[in-house]
Amino acid sequence: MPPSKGTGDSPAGSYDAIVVGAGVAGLYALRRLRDTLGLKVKVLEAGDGVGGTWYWNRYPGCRCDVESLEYSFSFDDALQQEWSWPERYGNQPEILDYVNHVADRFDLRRDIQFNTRVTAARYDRAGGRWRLDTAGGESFSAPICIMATGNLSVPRVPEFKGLESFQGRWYHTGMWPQGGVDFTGLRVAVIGTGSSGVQSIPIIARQAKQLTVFQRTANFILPAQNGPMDRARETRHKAEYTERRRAAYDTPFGIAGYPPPTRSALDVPAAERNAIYERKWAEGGSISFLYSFTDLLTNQAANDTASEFVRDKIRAIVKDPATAELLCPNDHPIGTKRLVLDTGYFETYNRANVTLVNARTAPIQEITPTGLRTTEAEYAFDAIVFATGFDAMTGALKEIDLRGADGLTLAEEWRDGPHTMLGIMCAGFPNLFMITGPGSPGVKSQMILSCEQHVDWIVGCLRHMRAHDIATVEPTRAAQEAWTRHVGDIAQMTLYPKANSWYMGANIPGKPRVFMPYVGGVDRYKRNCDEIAAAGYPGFVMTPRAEPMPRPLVAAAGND
Ligand code: N01
Repeated sequence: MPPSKGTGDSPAGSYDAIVVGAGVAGLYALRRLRDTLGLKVKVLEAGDGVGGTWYWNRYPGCRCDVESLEYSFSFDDALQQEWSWPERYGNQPEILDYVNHVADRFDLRRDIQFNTRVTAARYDRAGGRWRLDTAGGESFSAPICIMATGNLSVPRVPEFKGLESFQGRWYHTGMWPQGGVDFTGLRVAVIGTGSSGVQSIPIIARQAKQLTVFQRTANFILPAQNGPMDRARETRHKAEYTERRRAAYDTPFGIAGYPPPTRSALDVPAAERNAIYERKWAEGGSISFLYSFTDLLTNQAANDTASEFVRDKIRAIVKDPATAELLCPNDHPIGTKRLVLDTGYFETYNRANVTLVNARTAPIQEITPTGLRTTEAEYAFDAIVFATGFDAMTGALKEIDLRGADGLTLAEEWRDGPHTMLGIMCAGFPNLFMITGPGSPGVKSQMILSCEQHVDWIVGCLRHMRAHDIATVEPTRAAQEAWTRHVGDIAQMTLYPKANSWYMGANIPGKPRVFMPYVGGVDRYKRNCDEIAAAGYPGFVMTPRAEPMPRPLVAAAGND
């Protein structure tokens, strides 16, 4: 059924809460705000389906790098017991099926308006409401606004001269056509070797007549060791689900089951150390590998041992020594850019139809009608794939004309980098909540767990407001600045800032170089959030309601 059209502040466009985005965060926010708090909620979604990241990223090979038994909602035990994943890591179509199933199972779709891109959100202090405008000319308003807009949702095609003149077809991995692309018999370029490039390259190579990969930075890549789900393991895992989900909150990355390391890499003899890395390599996965020793992310010398182990693996797999050397990462410590998990990536360079080009020493200068030109050579292509990443973490929020109580835009407030309280709220933006915003551990964690934790914290905060007849909440500037400093200080205690990563905004020309995620760990972060809630929200200003609460806010439908 088509959704009813919002009309300004008329009742049709007026809600208790508006959620922007129908990815995993937005769906869970809808579930909790509507079914637990009894609010009248509208979700606005730019795409024509649910899923967010998993809706847009349909490129060949797209797969999650967190195991499927972990990468799923925990809020409903029947759901997690009944759903069965075919493989160790879910691929994009399977995850999208799962998210659609969740939307249907919990009857979420009826409160989502698809094909609706939010272009502006403004806070009206007098009326105490957020007013959201859409690209289609509609308006919606609500006292509470939840930005579930994602961290990697604004795809970025570098501003290469001449792109509009290209006579072939071009694609970005994050905006992949719904019907897929057949590269059979084509000369294809892939630009970029992050997770998206590394996952798609082996598959495109099997189709294309000729594949040329343009690599600017060699990445650390570990084997996923994907395969069919081990059903005995699944049964054991499901029997322990409740316990495991709880335990995940006591871990740095939000994933339980990996024994924490106890020794420095430098306290272990080289042969034993390499045997440990070998075991982790065979086991597959990134957390397990980073958990080999206590100090891989904090001590350069310790990190060097793991980095060199991976470089030796690359040299052993890739037959052409010059290509192997080019694939060896040497400008950042392992783990400081997002570790990539692969299936047959390095082996792909042993194929006769695949060539690797160094786009660091010979940068791409322009796209031509027939292909592209680097500073050293000209190439002819039928198709170009941009696996060039996203305006991460702040892009989606800054793209919206988001204005707070004093009319300042979020983009202005964040001109030198994001300032947030817990990555959830910003001073001057009352009742505006972000899910896994900058300053939270979101992107450095099992993302669904972080989405659930943020939404649960927001629900707790709204309950507190209801109980105390509070109209608005926002952080104090002092608390926000203290948190933002803390996020930066923690990052400086690690090796993370040594990499030119999207965590640092380094992939976007002109973007402030600030380390954005909180890397103190999900465990510390959640404890901090819980303590703030238990203490009555110190660091937040709560403004009492002038008049009694409107009916929908006082009517609690659920009690979980
Ligand atoms: O993007 P990226 P992504 N000329 O930013 C290169 C998540 N994810 O889409 O490193 C030439 O990592 C750029 O080079 P450099 C995951 O968190 C998860 O791959 O900037 N090259 C880089 O190689 C991931 O980290 C999954 O020097 C240019 C690449 O493009 C995040 O999304 C799957 C260039 C961009 O890599 C982003 O991954 C997919 C230029 N002008 C994504 N500009 C899984 O769960 C950029 N590049 C497995």
